[in-house]
Amino acid sequence: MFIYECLSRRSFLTRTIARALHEAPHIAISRCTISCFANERRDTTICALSSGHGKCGVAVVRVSGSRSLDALKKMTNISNLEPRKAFLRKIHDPETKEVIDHGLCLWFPGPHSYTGEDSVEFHVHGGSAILSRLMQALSTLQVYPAQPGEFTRRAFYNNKLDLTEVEGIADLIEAETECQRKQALLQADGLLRKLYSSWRKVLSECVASLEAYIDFGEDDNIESDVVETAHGALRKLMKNIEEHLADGRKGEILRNGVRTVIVGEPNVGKSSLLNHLVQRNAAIVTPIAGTTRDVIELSANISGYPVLIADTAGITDNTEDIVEVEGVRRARKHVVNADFVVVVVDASRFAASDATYGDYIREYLSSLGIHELLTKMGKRRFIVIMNKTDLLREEDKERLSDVEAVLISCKIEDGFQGLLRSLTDRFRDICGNPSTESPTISQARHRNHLTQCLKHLQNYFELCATKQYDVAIAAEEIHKAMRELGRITGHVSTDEILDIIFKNFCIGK
Ligand SMILES: Nc1nc2c(ncn2[C@@H]2O[C@H](COP(=O)(O)OP(=O)(O)O)[C@@H](O)[C@H]2O)c(=O)[nH]1
Ligand SMILES: [Mg+2]
Repeated sequence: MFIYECLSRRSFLTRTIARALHEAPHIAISRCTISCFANERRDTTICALSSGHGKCGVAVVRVSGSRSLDALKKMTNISNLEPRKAFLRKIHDPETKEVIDHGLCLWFPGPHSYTGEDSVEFHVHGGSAILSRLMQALSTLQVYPAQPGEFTRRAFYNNKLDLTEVEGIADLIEAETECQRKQALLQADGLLRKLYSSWRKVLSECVASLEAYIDFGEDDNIESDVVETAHGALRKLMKNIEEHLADGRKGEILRNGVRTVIVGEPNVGKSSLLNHLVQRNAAIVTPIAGTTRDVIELSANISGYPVLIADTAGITDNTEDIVEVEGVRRARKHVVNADFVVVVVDASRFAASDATYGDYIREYLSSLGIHELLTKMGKRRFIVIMNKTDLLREEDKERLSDVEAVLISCKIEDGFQGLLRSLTDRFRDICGNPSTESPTISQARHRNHLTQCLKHLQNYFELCATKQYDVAIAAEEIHKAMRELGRITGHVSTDEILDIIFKNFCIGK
């Protein structure tokens, strides 16, 4: 009630107070505030092995914080240091002066460093005794081991990166295929930051116009079309967000891998196909129906696309074996959750039937209990593979020549190039091309906030359409929409979001 009264009085100050009351401080905390109280380690100078673990030619130890330069000087006796230049030096213990190793030393004065703080790198030989001795020496200079992701967390606090860029860096390190690498690199380079920041800017401009209209409209001749202009911009933005949300989850699928499931009747060659796709004998292949009982999941890189392939038990209703029945149930469940389905058919069984291809496949999918589901998923989300073409007679081959299915023989390894082409084509459709297409949402977190943002904008227009329309109250919804965008980039953030994001970082990054 109090808030309503404040808003009704239409003064900028009262609206601001009302807004502050309205927002629970534990929900929305600015980045600056977080950096003041949540990052109590900020004054600590940290160090970590930033290259991979294990014996190697060269290991990189990174140091960040106010004591970095002092540590470098005391351990190398460098005097005429130049920023961002490599110096080959003996690196010694600052107390005993014993030489630990010789290697390259670099100094990155803040703010022009990854973390935004003074930073140093030691490139030494990658042996465990050298590294533990180096860390021990650093600890005598009050330089302490970093926590996972602490370098990047500092970069975030120092405004070197926003949260989408932080996530991009984490994905870049995790990327296992070429397409994942491309998407992660674009995100780490600020593609999503620019997009979401530009949307936030549209909202803040609209809200500024509306507030100016509320505060001064009547007295100072602010043109009345200011509201209409703002509404036009908001509607355009809503359309952009809607289109962005309707991206077929391309970015998320590319980031997490295309969940692909191989299904079919028993003994058609599903496990043989899986083994070919992952290039090893992962699944047991025998002539005995019901050999595969549980779901076997493996990851593969198919033409740069990350694919999580699940081989399943052959689907049949002619079994009373409780293990096989459970296998069939799991197979169907996997199809429901799949991004892409590979249906395997025995070509020789089709050749022995009189049915047309269309009728045979419809009947086959119905007997597997997945016809309706695949129809709903759409043609591009499944593929039919006819295996065992080696068993076909010449006349059968002619009959099969114009069917839509991909023809292969796992036994004589025939048709795999065509299969690879078809799969690549489908995966490109499902994952998109991060280098050429407009940016896609890469995390469920972004989707949640964007959906909420859109909801607030819809609420705004609904409020505008009511009889008791009060532009000041309605404009609160635009503020809420802005906060949702701010949560994606980290302009408005919570400790929980930060902890979740940084939890998965490795030490040294
Ligand atoms: N002739 C022939 N036999 C195959 C082919 N692919 C698989 N098989 C055989 O069919 C049987 C069942 O194979 P499997 O991969 O276990 O089928 P699943 O039950 O669908 O997983 C095994 O004896 C395989 O050797 C093929 O292309 N041609
Ligand atoms: Mg099998």
